[in-house]
Formats: sequence, C-alpha cells, structure tokens
Amino acid sequence: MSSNNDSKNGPDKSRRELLKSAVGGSAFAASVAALPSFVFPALAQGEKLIPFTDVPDTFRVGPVRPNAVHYLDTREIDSYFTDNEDFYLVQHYGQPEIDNTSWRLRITGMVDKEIELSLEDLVQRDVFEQQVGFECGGNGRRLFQGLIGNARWRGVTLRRLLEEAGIQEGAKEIVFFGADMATETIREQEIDKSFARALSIEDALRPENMLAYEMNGEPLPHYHGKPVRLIVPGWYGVANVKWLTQIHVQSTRYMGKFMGRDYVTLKKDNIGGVERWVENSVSEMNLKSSIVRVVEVGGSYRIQGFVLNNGTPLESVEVKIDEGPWQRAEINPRSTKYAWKLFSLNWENPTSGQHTIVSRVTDIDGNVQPTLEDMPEQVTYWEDFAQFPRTLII
Ligand SMILES: Nc1nc2c(c(=O)[nH]1)N[C@H]1C(S)=C(S)[C@@H](COP(=O)(O)O)O[C@H]1N2
Ligand SMILES: [Mo]
Repeated sequence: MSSNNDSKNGPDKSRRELLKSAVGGSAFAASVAALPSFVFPALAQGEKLIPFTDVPDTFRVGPVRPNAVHYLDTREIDSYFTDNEDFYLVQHYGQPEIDNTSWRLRITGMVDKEIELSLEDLVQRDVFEQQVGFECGGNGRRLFQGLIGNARWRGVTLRRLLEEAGIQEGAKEIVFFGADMATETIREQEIDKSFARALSIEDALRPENMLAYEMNGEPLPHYHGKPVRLIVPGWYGVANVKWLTQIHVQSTRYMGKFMGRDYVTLKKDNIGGVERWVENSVSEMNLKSSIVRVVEVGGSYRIQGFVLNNGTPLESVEVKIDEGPWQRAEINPRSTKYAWKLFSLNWENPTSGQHTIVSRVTDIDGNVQPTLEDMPEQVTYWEDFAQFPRTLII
C-alpha cells in the first residue's frame, strides 16, 4: 500500500474513510495491521522496536533537567505531536524565571507608536493557531536527530502587532530579545548580552510568524519560553526566541552572537563562477528526511521517519533497503504545511541478517535531499541535512 502511492489524494482519502468507518467497529482490529502506525499512534501497542546497530549501547537520553539541553530518543517517536515534556530543549543562557503578571512585551524603535503589552493584552487579541515542527540548527546524526519536535502553537500573529505599531520607512531589521542574559567575553571585555535574533522586515512580515503563549493546549511551559515566544515556521529552532520581552525595529543590521558568530555556517559555494567559502546565518530549514524507527507488528515490518523543511510541498519520500530500488513511502496525510511529516514504509519479508536502510525526500521544486558525499564542503556542524543511512539486524 505504500510503494504505489502515486496519486496524492486517492489512497489518503480512502484511508481516512476506512478510519472513520472503522472507529468503534469490529473492522477496527482487522484494519490495524494495514495502517501505518502514524495514522493512529495509540495503536502502537504490541509493536516491537528493532534496535539500530548504528546506535551505540552507551547512547542514553536523560530526563529533562533545569537549564540543560534535552533531546528526544527518536526511536520512540510514536505520536504526531511531541509531548511538551519530551520536546527538545536548547537554551544558551539558561532558563530565566518570568512572572506572568509583571511580564511586558515592548515594541520599540522605528515604529509610529511604541507599544507595551501585558499577557492579558495579548491573549485578548485575535487568536492564531498552527502546527509547527522544527529542529535545532545543530541537530544531526551524532544525536540520532534528537533535537526535534512538533507541536500545536496558539497565540497571535506577529504581523498584526507590527501593523499596530506601524513600521517606519527606512527600517531594515527587527530584533527579538529574550529575557535571558549572560556575560560574554568579547575581545577581552566582559559584556552582558541578551539572547537575540533578527529578521529582515520582509521575513518578519510573513503572515505565519507568530507569538505563541500556548503549546499543545497548555500555557507555554517555562522551559519553552514562558510566557511568550516567537515562532518562525519553516526556520531552524534558533529563530524561535523564547522568553520574548522586546521587539525592536531598526535601520541597521543586527550583528549579535547568534546572528553573526554562532549558528553561522561556513561552506563552499559557487559565487558567480568562483568557488568561495561563504558564511550564512542559520535560517530556513533545509529539505531533510531521516529514518528514526523500525518496528515489527504481528510479523510485518515498518520503517518510519520524519521530514522537515521550509514548508515547500513534498513530491515524495523514498526509502532504499540495501542495494534495492528507491521505494515510495507513505506520508502521514494529517501533516500540515509547517508541521513535520512522518512517513512510513511497509517492509515486506525482510531477510534475516544485517541491513542498511536510508531515506531521501524530494520537494515539488525538484530539490532532492543530498547524500553526505554530495553535500557542499563545510567546516561547521550546523545544518546536517544529508541522507542518514541506518543499520540494523533482522
Ligand atoms: N531566549 C532564547 N531563545 C531561544 C534560545 C535561547 O538560548 N534563548 N535558543 C534557541 C535555539 S538555539 C533553539 S534550537 C530553540 C529551542 O527551542 P525549545 O527549547 O523550545 O525546543 O530555541 C531558540 N530560542
Ligand atoms: Mo538551536
């Protein structure tokens, strides 16, 4: 049912119908084995996880600890939304305590009217909700892709607030400051700096950017930026400033650490016919897929994984088993534009022994996820989006 999924709507639609008619009925149990588990993760009981041999026995995912990085064990992704308690955590300056009642958000700089908002003010504005998945720009194979998550965010659009403030002519960038601060040593001087990231005016005005105060139906958790964070759909996690306190509109480039020095890729590119090393601030997510789990249910095997990208619709996700042909996987029909896309491929009668499996994703613009060998030469570990072969024994 997965390799012949040429029509985008046909098979998906019939599966939805099947689900609808099956729920509560006796056809339910019979149809379970035929469904990819991402369609109905609660049915994941009875499935057996096949261990990857590329994951060392020493690899452990610890519990969430204050101020610490937290990553998912991606072999255990079994639901479309990541629980708030499991969603990865990255913060460079610790997790500041903020009191919701005294918290204020200020919009300052090149605006017609500077604005100061309480949480109450924000909550009273038009509600905007969307599904957004993202990964840290530093995510990659060494963590088996664990710096990742997918959630439902609720808040207000950024654009609406910027229109309220009125951006003035000549403005170039908008800087988003978090409440978290640290002392950085810059050219032998100790300087107090807030975490901050900037967007061009054009990027900032994208209608899908939002200030989120809820995550999966709960008030935004402390570790994820309570009470309000920025969400820039389709971008790497670093853009999603947590513990947001100030939005500043300015006519100059913001050159802070997380724009200009850290989260900066350095890779070889062809610049008008000349090969040059180029720095880029980590921004839009690259087209990436990865296999994260293989399960056995009642004697049949499934290969599952995720896709993240900048929101461009997908053409296909394919999986290659050993030296076999690329086989089309099924993409969870539930996925929305900026959510992650979970995919699944039924693996018919695998032979016992060692196997290598790998996935690749193609978008409708014809971009194909490259192999590690085809990646541009780069000297940073940011943006590891190459194909990721996995090994296992059946
Ligand atoms: N204020 C603040 N926002 C921040 C950061 C930070 O250190 N401080 N880290 C960024 C980075 S690098 C990532 S990957 C995401 C992680 O978001 P999460 O912890 O909710 O998963 O938050 C971003 N927002
Ligand atoms: Mo990050």
